[in-house]
Amino acid sequence: MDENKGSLSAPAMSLLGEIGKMEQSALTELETISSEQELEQFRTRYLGRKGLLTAVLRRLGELPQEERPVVGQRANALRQKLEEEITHRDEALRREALARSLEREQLDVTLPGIPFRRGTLHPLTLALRQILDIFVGMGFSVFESREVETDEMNFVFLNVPPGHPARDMQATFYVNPEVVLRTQTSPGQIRGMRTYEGRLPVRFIVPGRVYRRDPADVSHHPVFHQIEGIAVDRDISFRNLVWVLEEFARKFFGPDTRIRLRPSYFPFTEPSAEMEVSCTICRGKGCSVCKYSGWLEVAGAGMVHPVVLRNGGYDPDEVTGFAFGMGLERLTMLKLGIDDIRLFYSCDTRFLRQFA
Ligand code: 2U9
Repeated sequence: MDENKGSLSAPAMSLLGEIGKMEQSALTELETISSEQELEQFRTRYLGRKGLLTAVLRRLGELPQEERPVVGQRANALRQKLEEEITHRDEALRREALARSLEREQLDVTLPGIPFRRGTLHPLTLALRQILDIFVGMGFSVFESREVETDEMNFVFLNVPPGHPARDMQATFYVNPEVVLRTQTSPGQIRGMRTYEGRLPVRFIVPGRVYRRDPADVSHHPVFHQIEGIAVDRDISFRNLVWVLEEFARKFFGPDTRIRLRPSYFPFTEPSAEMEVSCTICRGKGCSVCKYSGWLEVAGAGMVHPVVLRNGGYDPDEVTGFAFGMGLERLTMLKLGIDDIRLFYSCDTRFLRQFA
């Protein structure tokens, strides 16, 4: 080709000169390109349909016939060279981008982990589980019952007819005149007895939420939990009740715990008693929690009233039974030294965390 140069026409020489300059400026420009986007713009500017090199090729028609291949080949050689250079530059840009992202996203698996705080079981859940375990260990099963009850189940079948003074002792949430939020788990005991349909022996506990229309203070909350138990068989005695209560107290509060029973009154038991344990805080020496008596009241109990046995489907001439009831919050407070029932319902994780 070069040997032909000398005999080329002026327009052909000028086109060749333009192609040479274009090559120089394109290669210089390529060096400065730092993104794929710029590279694409570069490609369009030189090689696109309206690009600089394409414009030169269009002007071949202005040349004499025999000179067109010479200039055409030179232009095509440049097109090929630029395409190769663009490919190289593209590869280099991708390599650089990859290297940058590897650098940025590098993961050191030997770094210590970022700790996150695990949730803990609620202290009432922990205490309830322990209590259920203790009674299940003594042969009781667990019977869960409804929280919305009939007035009849919550009161009448438990020997508390309308107008009975015991109704005043329990501020009741009425859904309507016949339906209440249960004020005690006792209606669950009637339902449990009816479910066991007179089979013997029967031993079960009813844990669950109960509702009373009391303003919240250190020892009251409109929602709290009770655990009630019942045992019915042919020869159940008060002494069997004492053994179960004592066994429970020792397992829950510790082996040195002593118990004592004081006469009391409940409509659904006769005779009835209140159970006290030696103070869990001062071990009986006397402190502000036990009001310097050395004893804490933790449960009510007694022999199931014949009327209540009959309401549960058992014949009081054939069988006897004992029953007891206790408050989960009170038991948990005494065991863990918590002085305000409202803390259980405060959702304050600083309080809740302590009992994991
Ligand atoms: C049936 C038969 C007998 C359950 C009993 C108590 C005594 C009692 C409360 C005291 C305050 C629990 O902590 S508290 O909220 N309970 O004193 N409960 S005897 O007697 C029953 C229940 C159901 C069918």
